[in-house]
Amino acid sequence: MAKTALITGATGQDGAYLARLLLEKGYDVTGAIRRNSQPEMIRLEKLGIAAALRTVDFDLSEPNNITRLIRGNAFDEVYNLAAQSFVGSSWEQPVYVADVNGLGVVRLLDAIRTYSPHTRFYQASTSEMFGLVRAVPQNELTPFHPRSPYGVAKVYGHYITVNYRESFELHASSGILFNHESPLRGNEFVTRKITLGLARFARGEPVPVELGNLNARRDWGFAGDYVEGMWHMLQQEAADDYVLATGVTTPIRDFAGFAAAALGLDLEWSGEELSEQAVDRRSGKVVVRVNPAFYRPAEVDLLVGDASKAREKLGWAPKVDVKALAAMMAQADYDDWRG
Ligand code: NDP
Ligand code: GDR
Repeated sequence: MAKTALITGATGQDGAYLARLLLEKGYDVTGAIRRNSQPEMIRLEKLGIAAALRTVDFDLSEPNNITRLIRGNAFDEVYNLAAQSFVGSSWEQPVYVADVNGLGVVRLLDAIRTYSPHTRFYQASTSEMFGLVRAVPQNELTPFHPRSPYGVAKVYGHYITVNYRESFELHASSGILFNHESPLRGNEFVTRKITLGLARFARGEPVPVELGNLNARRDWGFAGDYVEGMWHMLQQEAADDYVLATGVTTPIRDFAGFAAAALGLDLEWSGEELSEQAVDRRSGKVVVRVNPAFYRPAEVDLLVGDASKAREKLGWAPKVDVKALAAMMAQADYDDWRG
């Protein structure tokens, strides 16, 4: 019999890649999808798998909905990827973000504990929990100091997963994943904002991309690699927590440079902090400029992960480096450009 898996957040970036991976492995996959005024299956359609998974109505804020779903299906594996995932807007909706990203996790875990304790559970934790730098690189033992309502809510989600594992012997694992991107990344995240803007520029619409803090550094990998790590975590005999990261950190400015180079643009940076901008040496036009509106109330300045535990215990390693990732995303946006 095929294994059964539930993916919450199946319409998101990671949900789409994970659904494809599990389908390739022969799973019977259910995508838990919240109702929108228009069905949002774009990413699943792009990967050619929209018709291959069963979908169910789902919202992490609704306990009865979750209980019925878990009680009625007894899934082998549940991957909780659903969240309000954009850090920047979490200061505007802190209570909702706490409810979905924090309490949503315990709603799922409690339904599993009560109705389906054999189910293996994956929680989408995040490097945003580290926040203020306490150690470089960050691993599973680095203390947390989140810097946004998003990060604070995710710390709750992380610890309640650990607590349900320890209290009720659930097979519940938490993946502390550093930033991972792809051509399916949401348009508002900095990498995709850059590649969409540069593709538009390279296509002959020279509107500068406006960004916030260019000095922040992130450890960026490819989402397709990271969903493999999620799956490996649930195949282990014992549940545990793992960092997934590349171990390489890059400033926003350099990511823009890599994406620009892939599109034949040659950036020259000038100015300091709020007046900084990049001009394309060939056309002489401004490609990127800073707009203070995109700065955050509190920033995570430096993330770089140590994934040696995942490498040793899961045999996991990322395959795509940051330059190849920037080029992949820029090329995809250039090819998809509709003008
Ligand atoms: P996306 O924003 O692309 O996807 C988030 C998904 O959650 C969407 O399917 C969204 O549905 C769904 N969702 C949002 N709110 C609710 C709700 N109230 N009830 C049910 N579903 C909801 O995120 P990613 O795919 O990038 O990330 C997946 C998970 O991993 C998230 O939990 C994120 O916080 C976490 N994470 C991501 C990292 C990254 O770099 N990508 C790194 C570390 C952790 P809809 O389409 O309707 O909006
Ligand atoms: P992040 O991703 O907050 O790390 O969360 P994002 O791409 O939004 O920001 C990364 C860094 O870039 C700086 N930045 C800008 N960010 C955006 N979005 N727009 C801009 O114009 C801009 N200019 C500079 C930010 O200040 C920040 O330092 C992502 C999400 O996927 C989370 O869900 C996940 O948990 C973490 O990654 C790991």
